[in-house]
Amino acid sequence: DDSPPYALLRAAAEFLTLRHTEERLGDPARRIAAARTEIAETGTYRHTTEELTFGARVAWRNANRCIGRLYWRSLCVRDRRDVRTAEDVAEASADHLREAAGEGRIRALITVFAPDRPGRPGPRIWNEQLIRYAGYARPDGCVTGDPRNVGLTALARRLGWPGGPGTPFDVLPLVIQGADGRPDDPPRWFTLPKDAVLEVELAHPEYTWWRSLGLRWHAVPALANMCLEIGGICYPAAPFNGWYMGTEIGARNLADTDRYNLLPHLADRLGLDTRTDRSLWKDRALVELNRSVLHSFDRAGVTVTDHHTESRRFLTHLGREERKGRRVGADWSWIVPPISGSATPVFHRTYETVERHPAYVHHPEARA
Ligand code: HEM
Ligand code: NRG
Repeated sequence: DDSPPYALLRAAAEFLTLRHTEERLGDPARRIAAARTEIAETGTYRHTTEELTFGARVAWRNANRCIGRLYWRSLCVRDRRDVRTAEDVAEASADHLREAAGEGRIRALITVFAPDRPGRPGPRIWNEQLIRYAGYARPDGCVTGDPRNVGLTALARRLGWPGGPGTPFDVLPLVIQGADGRPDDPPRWFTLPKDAVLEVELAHPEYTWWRSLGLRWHAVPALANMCLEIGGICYPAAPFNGWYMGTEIGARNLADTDRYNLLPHLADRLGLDTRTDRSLWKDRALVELNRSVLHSFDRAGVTVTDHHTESRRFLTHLGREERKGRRVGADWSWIVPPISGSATPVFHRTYETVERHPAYVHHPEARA
């Protein structure tokens, strides 16, 4: 029989066995029996804080798209399963950002809110990340801000958010559906306090005019809409963060044609020949933009890694895991950095693609 309680019990037993094996806790039979009783009586079971911590860390270790996994054991886990209302999730999320940013010395951190339970879904954060910039679609079809967030910006407006000042870098409110109401209750919006949002203004190591471009990015990438799945239990609100690799900002967010699309403008300012692809103006503008990101984060004392360092660390991670007798899955197309791929060692090999649990998973996008 594959009906839910059995599937849940099987997933629970598998996870508890993994933890007892890796943490050398001896025979898991008693813990599994307790979970079985709890599942039979309530349809679900409760993780201890220690199980939650282990599960969140191993879920990071299992993130096939993540190049930053060398430090998976150092993830700090905040157990906030007591928090269910939209207000309290918003407040705890702001606390998360303050604690993670640590005046620039960024810490890898996850805050875990209440799980889904039978007939009682947990809270959900609708923002892709805790910090995202608004994208305002103008009548002429152009976008002020980040085109990626046009949908969430429009949704926040429909929910009553008055909109920001209209700069290209207006921080969006959090859009949160609490676990207090009915599942079809609309989510509500909450402005992030200013002191929860650390940002870096972009300058350039050589071009003094660069600063006047008014470019900036936030210091903490905190994914907020992935579900943490541990032993058959789903935690739909579990925002987590590490720190940025410079290319995420310099080679994607500010450069992609469907994001800030800055390369043509930067190339003009750099005096490059944009009439022909063969001047490699895009490539040269990309390099300067990425130098600007790393330089500015360093100058501001904000943790950031570069793609050469992180590629080397990832191979260290693979070696270390192999010596532990664990196999590491990885997705080449996500691991290889978006610039200078072949100049990094992660390019020159293949990876196993097998997916393991616990895991961070994308569930169907929340929509109003
Ligand atoms: C993806 C780096 C910490 C889980 C990524 C990506 C990079 C990266 C470059 C690819 C992003 C993209 O192309 O859009 C790092 C660095 C970290 C870090 C430098 C520093 C500590 C973490 C932590 C977690 C995590 C703490 C979870 C606890 C993930 C997941 C993805 C990912 C689940 C895939 C996201 C998706 O599917 O959209 N990471 N990461 N990472 N990382 Fe990490
Ligand atoms: N590319 C996205 C962030 C994805 C996750 N990257 C991290 N995660 N570094 C962006 O905002 O550019 N992390 O947890 O540190």
